[in-house]
Amino acid sequence: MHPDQYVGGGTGGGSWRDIGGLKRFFEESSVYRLECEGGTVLISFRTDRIVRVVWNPSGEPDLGLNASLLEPAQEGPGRILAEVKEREIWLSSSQLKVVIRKAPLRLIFFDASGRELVSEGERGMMASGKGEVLCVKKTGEADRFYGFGEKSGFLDKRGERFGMWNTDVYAPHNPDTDELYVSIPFYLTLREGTAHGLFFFNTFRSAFDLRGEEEHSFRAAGGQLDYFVMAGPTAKDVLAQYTSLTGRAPIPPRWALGYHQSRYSYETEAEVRELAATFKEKGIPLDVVHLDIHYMYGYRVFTFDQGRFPDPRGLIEELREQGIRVVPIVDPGVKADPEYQVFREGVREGMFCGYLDGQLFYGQVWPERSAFPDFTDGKVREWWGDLHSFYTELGIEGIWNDMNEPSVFNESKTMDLDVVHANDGRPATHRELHNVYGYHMSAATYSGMKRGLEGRRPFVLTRAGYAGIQKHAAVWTGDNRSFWEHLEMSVPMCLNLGLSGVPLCGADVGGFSNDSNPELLARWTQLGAFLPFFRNHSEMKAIRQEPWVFGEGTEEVARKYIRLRYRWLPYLYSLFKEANDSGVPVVRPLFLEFPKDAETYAISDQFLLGPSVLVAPVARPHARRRMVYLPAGGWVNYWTEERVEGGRHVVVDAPLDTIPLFVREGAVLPLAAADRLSASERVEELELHVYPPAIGESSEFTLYEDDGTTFGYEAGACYSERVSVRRSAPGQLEIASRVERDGYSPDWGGRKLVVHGEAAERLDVIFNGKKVANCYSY
Ligand code: MIG
Repeated sequence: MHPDQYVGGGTGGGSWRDIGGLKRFFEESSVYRLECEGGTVLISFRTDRIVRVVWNPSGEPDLGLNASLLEPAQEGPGRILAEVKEREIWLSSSQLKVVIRKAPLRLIFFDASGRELVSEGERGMMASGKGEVLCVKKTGEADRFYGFGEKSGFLDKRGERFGMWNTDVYAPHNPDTDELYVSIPFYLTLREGTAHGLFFFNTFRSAFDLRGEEEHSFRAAGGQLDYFVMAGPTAKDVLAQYTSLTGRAPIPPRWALGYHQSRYSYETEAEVRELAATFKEKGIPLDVVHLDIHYMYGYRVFTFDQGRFPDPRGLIEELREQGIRVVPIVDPGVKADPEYQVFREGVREGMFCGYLDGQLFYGQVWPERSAFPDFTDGKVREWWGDLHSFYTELGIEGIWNDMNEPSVFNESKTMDLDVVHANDGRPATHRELHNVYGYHMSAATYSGMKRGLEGRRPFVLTRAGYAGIQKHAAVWTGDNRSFWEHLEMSVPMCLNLGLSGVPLCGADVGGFSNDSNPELLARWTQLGAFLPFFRNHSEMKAIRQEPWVFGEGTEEVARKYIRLRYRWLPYLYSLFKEANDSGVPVVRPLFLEFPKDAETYAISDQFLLGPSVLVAPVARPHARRRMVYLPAGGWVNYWTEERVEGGRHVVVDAPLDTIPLFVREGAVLPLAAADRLSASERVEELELHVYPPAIGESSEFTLYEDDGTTFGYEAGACYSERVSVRRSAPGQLEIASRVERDGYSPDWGGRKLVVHGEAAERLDVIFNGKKVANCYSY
């Protein structure tokens, strides 16, 4: 790597300057202005718990830069008190206090209880002669760092250093492969159970350095030093705050939560038909078939190859009748072919990226010489979005965006940095906007699909993205390999993506490159069934890995878990509603539910699905048992119904057909009673599985349901039911379910209550005031 491209060297040498001392301070329409020796800083409270700092070392700071990436603020910050002292200025909302030390300028953030959140010491804000910006913060002894979007390695990022530059990495994703496809410059700090967050709002190539014991830093190759501090105090609060800034994921169409089968590539109509038929014949549920690049005519997006897919409409309709959707891939590169309508129109209308002098940028990708739409321009987003009517008119409801870092087959692996993007009237170079290119592509795709689908929810899957990508797309973790290490790594990767605002994510089940094998596929399918986005995908050169190719044993395991996924959909769907409401992810690191338990802070090989199901995948060949940590409280082994006391490590049996699963006492799991082959099939009976809490304890869960297809839920066409569970006396379990929203009537054929646990037989179960059996249909 050229030394000038390296963001993240030391701050030694003469080229870095400190922001210096404060010269003048005043307030102007609720923005606090700090004029310093090294330039002006603006501080503004977005809410009482979120504050923003912007320093532009080379001019006037701009609070409007990249504003379209942020959500409008819902509520104001309330009253802010400014107190000017001799050496400090204090700015306080009711929940957050910024202490500004004047000489040199240093910022320290406290919450209302006086807890120090983020602070600066010897070093604070700096700028280099090359236009880089850097911010150094103190690291507390107990601090743990999470989030950072899509990163390889383990859950807690303390001690690491990594960059953010959207990169297509086909090489194995190793612990040192730090720049991947997605950049989310956000992190959550957990300090002895309480949390705060920091979002570095800069789109340039950036880097985080968490190696020091006393300090950590973030920096970018250019632009402003612009960041938000979020006060927490819980990790869930931080996520709610962060997603109030960057947006929350819409509830996915229900079908997108089913099982997806992909291959690079299913090349013909006949192959796709046969695939669907095999799933049916084998009784394995399937909701989605992905079409990789071979469906196109010479890799031209918005086309089908007439030879391989003579009747896409017929095929799509036929599959749709079986409850299966088709999701085609769409790359950004548009083949530079003067006979190709999309290219001609794009050139004529000025839709493509180019240089300052007006020349277009061309890059080599699958269609060979290609032009790239300038998605930073609203006009282009609309055009591109509208082009998707090609797909929606054929009955397609989901699109897979790939190569949108953008990836280009050249030495830099991407677009030339001196390309100038239109950027909605604020032209800027690719050097500045590279990390948001994929974000804007998926934004265009999502809105275009939404227009075309006339009220139905689109599904967009993307490889590249930036903070906020959750509003438009699901994220998969790109080109992993059929390595046990990559199965293992997919867990902390998805957990940190969830902690970065992206609830709908997953890794290629079975592994993309290299050859999968029976045991690996079995274990990976078991795990995939509990991760939010569930897709088996592999590349051309790899051995095939559909659920049945490795023989009956593997097929049996895959069938069991894919079916289980469908039985668990009502629970999963309720969790997506929670993510949509509050930004809390669907799969959660243990600390999110057990923040006081330090033992959980670095657990990368277990996770929680929602609040109460602990999943402990097996990530080693031939392993038939594994160690599981259970936080304090009672747990029930899902498979054996055995009760296990937590607060300790246990060794759990895990034969090949078993992924260790533990349900927390007090849990309420809404599950579908019977197997279904597609998520569109009706749930014949909705079961409420209740795991009684400990004596004297109570708990609750909100079951959510809507039509799974439209945006009616935004206007109240939804159903929610709060189920409360209480164990007031040893022999008694009270369950009360209260309908909270009834704007939609679920079409469940019937309902059943199932009480679990060793004590179930001996309990008096009082359901909505009436004594019932521990397995009760109603
Ligand atoms: O450079 O479309 O990550 O899922 O199968 C390869 C072909 C381009 C990379 C994606 C992968 C996809 C493949 N694509």
